[in-house]
Amino acid sequence: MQGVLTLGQFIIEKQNDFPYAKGELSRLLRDIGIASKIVNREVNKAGLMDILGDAGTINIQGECQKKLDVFANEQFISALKSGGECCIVASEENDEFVYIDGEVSKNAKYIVAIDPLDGSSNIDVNVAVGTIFSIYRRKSVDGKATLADVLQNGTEQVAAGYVIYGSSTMLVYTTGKGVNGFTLDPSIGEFCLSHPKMKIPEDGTIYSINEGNYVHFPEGVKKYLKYCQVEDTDTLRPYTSRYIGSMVADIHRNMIKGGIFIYPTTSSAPNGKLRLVYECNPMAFIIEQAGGRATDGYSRILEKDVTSLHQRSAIFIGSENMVLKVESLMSEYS
Ligand code: AHM
Ligand code: MG
Repeated sequence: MQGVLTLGQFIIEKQNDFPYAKGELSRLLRDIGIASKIVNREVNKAGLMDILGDAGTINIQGECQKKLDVFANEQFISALKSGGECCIVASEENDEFVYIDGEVSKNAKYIVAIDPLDGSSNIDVNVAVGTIFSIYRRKSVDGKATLADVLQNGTEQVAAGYVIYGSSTMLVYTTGKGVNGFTLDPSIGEFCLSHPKMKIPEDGTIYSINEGNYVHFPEGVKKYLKYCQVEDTDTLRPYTSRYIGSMVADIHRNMIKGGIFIYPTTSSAPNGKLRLVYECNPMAFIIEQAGGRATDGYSRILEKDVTSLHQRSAIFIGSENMVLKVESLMSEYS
């Protein structure tokens, strides 16, 4: 029987994949892995809030309970701070990016963009949530890193990953050499390699979109939804509709089974809802590395100019042929 390969062991084994790395990126990934285990522990206890105390109330130990997304944000920032490899964290939870001050971090080479707890409205109902992260090398060579170091195009990412806190907890990441998935074994507290070299099927039969917004969708998306719903045995239609409302969980399922996730522009959100820097770019990097496709309906997500920290984008992401199909309808009708 083959032995278990933990995330820590795997990261060290792969360290030589980076020409410039001296172990810093490996340490950074390890720190993110550790913080996600702490977040996992708290997410698992979320259902006990009613008896332990809600957010904003004082718990039995006399501590003030925090909202889980705030807690997750603090955990990731604190892990990155103590690791010393990261000089800036850009988070969905903070309007401005956060400098990691301190002797060790001031010359640190990496920038981390993070959505600490994506889909957090699902916590109250015991449905999967996730963490999304993206890692860049800082461009400036001396002095304090600046906003320009953060606003890099998605193609510049050196690593990206997500954690899904689901029926089991998984960490999936890429450093640009394929995608690997690790499942948390709670009995030993380690992420263990369970999904090596992940590949998304080229075709799929699942579409994920918030169809309640149908009237606000661009014409190309409406046409694609009708296409998904038409009966055609050759192409296995009608397709199946699945929408969890946690981007990480929806995309993770589609990555394994084959499918498409769409959050388009709508008449009420003309730039889309999801954020480019810490939601769309990392997920696009991962899906492309798994052999899939990610665009805004017209052009590649990873090549979009990044002009602000909380910039929004439409996203069409998943199995290559499904994304190509909706793109052809977008260019014809929208
Ligand atoms: P959040 O970062 O505030 O949690 O919002 C992001 C989430 C995604 O996980 C999910 O795909 C989407 O918002 C769901 O939005 P909607 O409720 O509009 O369908
Ligand atoms: Mg989010």
